[in-house]
Amino acid sequence: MSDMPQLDLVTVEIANRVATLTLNNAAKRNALSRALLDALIAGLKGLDLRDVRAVILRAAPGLSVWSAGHDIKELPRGHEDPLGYSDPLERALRAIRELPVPVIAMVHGTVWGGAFDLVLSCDMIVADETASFAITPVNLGLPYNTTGLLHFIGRLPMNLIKEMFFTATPLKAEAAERWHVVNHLVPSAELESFTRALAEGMTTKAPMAVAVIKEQLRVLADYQPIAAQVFERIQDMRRQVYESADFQEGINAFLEKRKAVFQGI
Ligand code: LCV
Repeated sequence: MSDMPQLDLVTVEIANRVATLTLNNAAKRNALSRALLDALIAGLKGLDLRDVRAVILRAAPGLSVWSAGHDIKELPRGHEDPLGYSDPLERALRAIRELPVPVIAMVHGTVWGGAFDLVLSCDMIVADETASFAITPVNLGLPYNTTGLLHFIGRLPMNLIKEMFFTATPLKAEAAERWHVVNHLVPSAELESFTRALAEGMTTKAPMAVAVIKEQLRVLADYQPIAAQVFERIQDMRRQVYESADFQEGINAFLEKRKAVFQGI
């Protein structure tokens, strides 16, 4: 497999100091494969930040699915942390959170699993009435990672986090606005113009001040002291889950296009 990112999976356009990165794999519902995520990371890291002062992350126009989340076919089949530090999704989340310019997720369509973590890792979310958001590890028997949970804890109320994780039910647009998951909910006809205006409005602000405030907010929000022994206990619990028969069942059920039946083992 070539190391060169397949840049057609993510297109980059720059206008008026705003870079628009578009997820462009409709056939696979923008599933977050290694290839697509490498292209996303390359697109972000390739930006010349002397010219770009804001980023919009979107799906190709007209798709009913913004992203189907982590490419399930690429999840390790047990005996390896499915969301480890070097996982392409985790690298992409860090690339967005560490980019020294604001990143706006513009959402038309449904967002699934790790794509919700991706959207929440953006600095702002603008969505339309077709948007919904679901986090789905319990559909796969997958033990979400601790850093990922911290992203949710820093952003959403605990009772909403628990309902979304324990039911895997999509949160529809109006509820997403009510819970402040999204910054703005606008009619789909206005989604692009509204998001572009928000992005362009930030391009005239002092870029060094924006960059340092974004980095301060990241390190302060991510700071969560945890004792080494507690972290090791959690990792051991997670290992038992990703080595479980239920995790195999979750992935197999998806691949065989059937409903998973979990035995708790
Ligand atoms: C690989 C896919 C995927 C996909 N991977 O179209 O959150 S966590 O912890 O669980 C994390 C690990 C994570 O993000 O896991 C993934 C969570 N994602 C999901 O559970 C969504 C899975 N996908 C779906 O439920 C459906 O595909 C939706 C509702 C998104 C779209 O349904 P639709 O009927 O429009 P298909 O299901 O027919 O999918 C079209 C093609 O995309 C592939 C799918 O296998 C199919 O490929 P083939 O044409 O080769 O059969 N695809 C969809 N999602 N996450 N591949």
